[in-house]
Amino acid sequence: MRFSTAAAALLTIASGVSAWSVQRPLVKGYAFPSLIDATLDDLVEGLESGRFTSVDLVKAYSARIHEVNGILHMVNEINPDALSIAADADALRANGTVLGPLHGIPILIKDNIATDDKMNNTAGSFALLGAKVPRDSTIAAKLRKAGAVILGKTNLSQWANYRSANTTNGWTAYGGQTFAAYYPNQDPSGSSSGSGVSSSLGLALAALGTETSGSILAPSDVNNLVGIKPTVGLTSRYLVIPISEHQDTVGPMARTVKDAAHLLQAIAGPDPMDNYTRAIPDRGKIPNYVAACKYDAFKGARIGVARNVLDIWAEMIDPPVLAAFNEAVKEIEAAGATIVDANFTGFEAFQNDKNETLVLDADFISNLANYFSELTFNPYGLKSLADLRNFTHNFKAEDWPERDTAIWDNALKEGWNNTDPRFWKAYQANLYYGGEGGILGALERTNTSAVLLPTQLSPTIPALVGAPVVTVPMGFYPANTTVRLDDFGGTVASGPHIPFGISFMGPKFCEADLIGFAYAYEQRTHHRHDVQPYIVPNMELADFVS
Ligand SMILES: *[C@@H]1O[C@H](CO)[C@@H](O)[C@H](O)[C@H]1NC(C)=O
Ligand SMILES: *[C@@H]1O[C@H](CO)[C@@H](O)[C@H](O)[C@H]1NC(C)=O
Ligand SMILES: *[C@@H]1O[C@H](CO)[C@@H](O)[C@H](O)[C@H]1NC(C)=O
Ligand SMILES: *[C@@H]1O[C@H](CO)[C@@H](O)[C@H](O)[C@H]1NC(C)=O
Ligand SMILES: *[C@@H]1O[C@H](CO)[C@@H](O)[C@H](O)[C@H]1NC(C)=O
Ligand SMILES: *[C@@H]1O[C@H](CO)[C@@H](O)[C@H](O)[C@H]1NC(C)=O
Ligand SMILES: *[C@@H]1O[C@H](CO)[C@@H](O)[C@H](O)[C@H]1NC(C)=O
Ligand SMILES: *[C@@H]1O[C@H](CO)[C@@H](O)[C@H](O)[C@H]1NC(C)=O
Ligand SMILES: *[C@@H]1O[C@H](CO)[C@@H](O)[C@H](O)[C@H]1NC(C)=O
Ligand SMILES: *[C@@H]1O[C@H](CO)[C@@H](O)[C@H](O)[C@H]1NC(C)=O
Ligand SMILES: CC(=O)N[C@H]1CO[C@H](CO)[C@@H](O)[C@@H]1O
Repeated sequence: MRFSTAAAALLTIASGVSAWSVQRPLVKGYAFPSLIDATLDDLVEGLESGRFTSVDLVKAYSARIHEVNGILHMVNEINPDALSIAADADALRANGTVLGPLHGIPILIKDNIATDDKMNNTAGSFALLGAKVPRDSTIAAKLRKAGAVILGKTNLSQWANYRSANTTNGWTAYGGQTFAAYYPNQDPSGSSSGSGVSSSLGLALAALGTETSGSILAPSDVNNLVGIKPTVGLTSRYLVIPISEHQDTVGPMARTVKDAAHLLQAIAGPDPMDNYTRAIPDRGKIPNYVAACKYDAFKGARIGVARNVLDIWAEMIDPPVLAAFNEAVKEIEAAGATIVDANFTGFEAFQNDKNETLVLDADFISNLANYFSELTFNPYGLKSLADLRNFTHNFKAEDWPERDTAIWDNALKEGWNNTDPRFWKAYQANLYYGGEGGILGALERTNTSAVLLPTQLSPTIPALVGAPVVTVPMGFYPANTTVRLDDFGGTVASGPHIPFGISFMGPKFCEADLIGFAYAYEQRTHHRHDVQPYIVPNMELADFVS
């Protein structure tokens, strides 16, 4: 089944806020899970009981993607082999082989995580269209091993938002402008923009994103999702288009904490092709993240609030967000936690520090060249950032100079990479502002297991040291919110019904604890159901089961 942009008429244009109601079409007395709310447990139950197949799921999700892609541009490519992979998964299940909970479950991945199949891995640039990788990225290989069906590649902010000082979130030359679904022309945030929109609208069970500083957390925030930004080194970056080996990480963006935990379970683990994964404790053994989802996780826990960050960045936080955050802190206390201030003591000084840019620039020069060198086919023979910049300036669809290459211009002007002695000095500053002067110091001094912030403020400091963060929906902007456009006028950055979340920040490799807290908060509040997208696809499983 195919729907073009003309299918817009078929879409349900919802009225924004409404009571949460699940419409479950009944077929012969069976209620199919509604795909915008379906959990992994719902899908596994249906697959196990034979109510529907993995092939049905692929057909339904593909149809949903086609319904909205002409408006929201959240998916760059659908896997041409998805149906046959699903058929194989169904055949295996039929004769008793189930690879795990994700067996036969469609998942979307960001268009910077490589697959060795018919799909491209582009970071949204024509520079990489048609390029070939020697094998699957480790993340894609792990998804397949877990039985998941890689359904397609999601749009993003081009080069994971590491190119331009005057572009919009969610724009790429290859995929166009992604919009989010809670307000017309909504800024989808980024850089995992398409993953956020797709997961929120139920265009797959969930999606994977990548983060260097905020690229999972921020789009999860505005798309009403749970996002897990894992510790750098918990998930392999092999054959993921890089920004920075010191900050990049791959993680899930899902509608529930438990589903995000299932996905993290499948993708975490040591990889000889990414030596940062050697830092995983317990000889690389991965805890049971799903079992960590405990309703009573707050009982007896000490939880911090980074009070001074709220004060120093007060003008960045809107009254509805602050009010919801204060309410959340009370709810967490009522659930059994002791709440204390956990200030980031270096945060004031950090306001004037620019070392992070030096680290990212230097890493990008080295890591991008390394990615190019891994390709088995490189359509334009690009070897370096300088080559890519030249390509971008000469390829019309890359929209230069309308969207500049200021980030690359600066990196090349500095002119050194991460083998330079200057790199280590800059990196030491990061380690202080993220560590002793940031999240790690705050956790240690206050003997807390997690520190809270509104997600709008949470990504920056943990990013500096590769520490983990989990975001959960916390509320949405009220109907009387003034519409504000992004700096270039292309998208609605702030407006009515746009969701926001709360972040749980913790020590490295303590994802299980953060998942427990996130689950305990989610199960008490269910804020995802407070607000509905203005646009939702209509196709459901019942339209496809034979
Ligand atoms: C199960 O199905 C697979 C794929 O069709 C096949 O290769 C395998 O031999 C089957 N095993 C059994 C026990 O029937
Ligand atoms: C990948 O890009 C090539 C163009 O180089 C195109 O022919 C192909 O259809 C793309 N793959 C998918 C799955 O869209
Ligand atoms: C990985 O290797 C790089 C150099 O190849 C080195 O700088 C880095 O410390 C190593 N990391 C780990 C975690 O072993
Ligand atoms: C730290 O907090 C835990 C409770 O989370 C408590 O069991 C422990 O005794 C505390 N340690 C110190 C040194 O205060
Ligand atoms: C945290 O910082 C705020 C200022 O932003 C201050 O009022 C508060 O006393 C500090 N808390 C502690 C425990 O130092
Ligand atoms: C980097 O950090 C060092 C040490 O804190 C500081 O002296 C320097 O000014 C910082 N550089 C930039 C560009 O912010
Ligand atoms: C990194 O810098 C070193 C020293 O200047 C140089 O030899 C090397 O070619 C550079 N590597 C990249 C990928 O730019
Ligand atoms: C720059 O790009 C153009 C067009 O892609 C190409 O013809 C030229 O050789 C490139 N120049 C350099 C220095 O790589
Ligand atoms: C972006 O910056 C470039 C270079 O300064 C400029 O030519 C271009 O007009 C700018 N685009 C927008 C949309 O402001
Ligand atoms: C929106 O309404 C609330 C009361 O419901 C009020 O406190 C707030 O100031 C209003 N905001 C705007 C931007 O009008
Ligand atoms: C799968 C899909 O619909 N891909 C589209 C992504 O966006 C680009 C640019 O708008 C289209 O050309 C693709 O067809």
